[in-house]
Amino acid sequence: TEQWSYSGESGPEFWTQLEKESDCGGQYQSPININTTNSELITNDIKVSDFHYEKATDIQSVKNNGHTIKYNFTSNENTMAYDGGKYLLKQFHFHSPSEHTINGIRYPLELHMVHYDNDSGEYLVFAIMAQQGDPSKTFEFLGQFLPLKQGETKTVNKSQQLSYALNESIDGALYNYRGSLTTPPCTEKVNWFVLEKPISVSEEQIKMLSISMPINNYRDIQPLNDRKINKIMP
Ligand code: BO1
Ligand code: ZN
Repeated sequence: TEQWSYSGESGPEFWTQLEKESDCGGQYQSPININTTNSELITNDIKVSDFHYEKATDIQSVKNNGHTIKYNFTSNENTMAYDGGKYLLKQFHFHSPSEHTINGIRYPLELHMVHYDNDSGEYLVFAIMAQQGDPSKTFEFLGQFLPLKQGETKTVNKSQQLSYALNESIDGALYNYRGSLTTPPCTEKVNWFVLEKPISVSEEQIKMLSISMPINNYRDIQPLNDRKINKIMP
């Protein structure tokens, strides 16, 4: 098991000492603050609405792994095509409060949809912010398996159309930058896509997720250094 945490003697300051292969002390780390006025508009032909899943996804199980609540998939059917790569949806999980901030604003919840391209070894992670408001249908489905104790796994074996969660946000802009996994080994092979428009989730739904995760399971904002943030229009 991974010997790291969000505070104390195995907290973020010590992540660089955990593994030989760790990038945690690197120059291109995540999360970052996204300054929407400093981002560059990209005028190529990528649109937010290009990102979608073809069909409903079979979610196999959900686990409280002591760091987050993570939903896993059985099939390798959920792919997202992007820039010549074929990204497989591997899992999604949550951070509370959010890891990325947008113009300094930290949201109560951030959802990470983690994709991986076997050919290039590159990750593509979608970050979707949630804010308190009307209940979400997607979260109603996800919440029925919660709460979970640390280490506990529940079988899901149900199909869910995950594009619905994205659909709520696709009329906002998308911010793209090159960064890392936000937990050890902090691998600097992540193409991040952060949706500007948060999805709406009820207070109860936020609580249901938050009580199953360690408090404050987020990493501090990392320096941008010489990186650029691209803005993709809806
Ligand atoms: S995150 O989205 O940046 N918070 C993040 C952090 C850690 C991982 C993924 C996303 N870990 C990796 C593991 C791999 C595994 C992959 C997909 O998740 O290091 O071993 O294959 O589940
Ligand atoms: Zn994450």
